[in-house]
Amino acid sequence: MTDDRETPETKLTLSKRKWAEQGKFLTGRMTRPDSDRLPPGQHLVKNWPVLDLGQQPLVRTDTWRLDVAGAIETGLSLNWQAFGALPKSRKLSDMHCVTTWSRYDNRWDGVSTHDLLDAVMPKSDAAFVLLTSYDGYTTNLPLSDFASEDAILATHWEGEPLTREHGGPVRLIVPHLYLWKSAKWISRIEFLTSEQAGFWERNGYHMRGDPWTEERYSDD
Ligand SMILES: Nc1nc2c(c(=O)[nH]1)N[C@H]1C(S)=C(S)[C@@H](COP(=O)(O)O)O[C@H]1N2
Ligand SMILES: [Mo]
Repeated sequence: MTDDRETPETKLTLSKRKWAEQGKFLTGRMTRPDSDRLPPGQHLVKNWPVLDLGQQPLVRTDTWRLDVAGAIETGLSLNWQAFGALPKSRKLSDMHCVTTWSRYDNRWDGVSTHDLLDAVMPKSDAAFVLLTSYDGYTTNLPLSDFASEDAILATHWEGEPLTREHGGPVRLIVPHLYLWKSAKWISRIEFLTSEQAGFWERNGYHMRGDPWTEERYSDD
């Protein structure tokens, strides 16, 4: 190591400071009181329902790729091995589906969106993210939500590899938004300077999808 600017610590510190300055360190579990843990209109389930467009693609890790593109300094096309070389994180979070079920205390392992952001370095005018999946699904969300402390590109649930029906080998989990934002079988992450609607968002669902304010449907 001859050049300080090249060390991971320095790069990390720089981007963390940039995120902090932009107020992009949202935490999904902002010291919510226990009484406020279940969002309005939701009921608790113990099982984990499967919801999707009805096509569950078989995505093999030997052909899997995750492309990261758009308003970023470093575009990436990660194969399974390169994805596996990124830092690993573990998160514990609740999930809330707009169809009114919620499930508490899900343990996820994978790559935190923080670590992905550190690898690609979004440009200063990047403000939205569009996700694309192997089944053709798309969904959009603000970059500030994608960058939340709890958001993770999950490979494991409760210590086991994510099953095909739940979006394996890799899905996004953004626990503080309705679950339709958490793309299963993710294949592409695009950073955008202006908002672009995904599948459900074009079909009447909310552009953001905050369960605590019941952002279920768009107003128009
Ligand atoms: N690729 C993809 N991701 C998706 C969907 C989908 O149809 N395709 N459905 C969304 C919806 S509406 C929900 S509620 C959750 C359901 O995730 P689960 O089946 O693991 O419970 O996945 C979301 N992510
Ligand atoms: Mo959903």
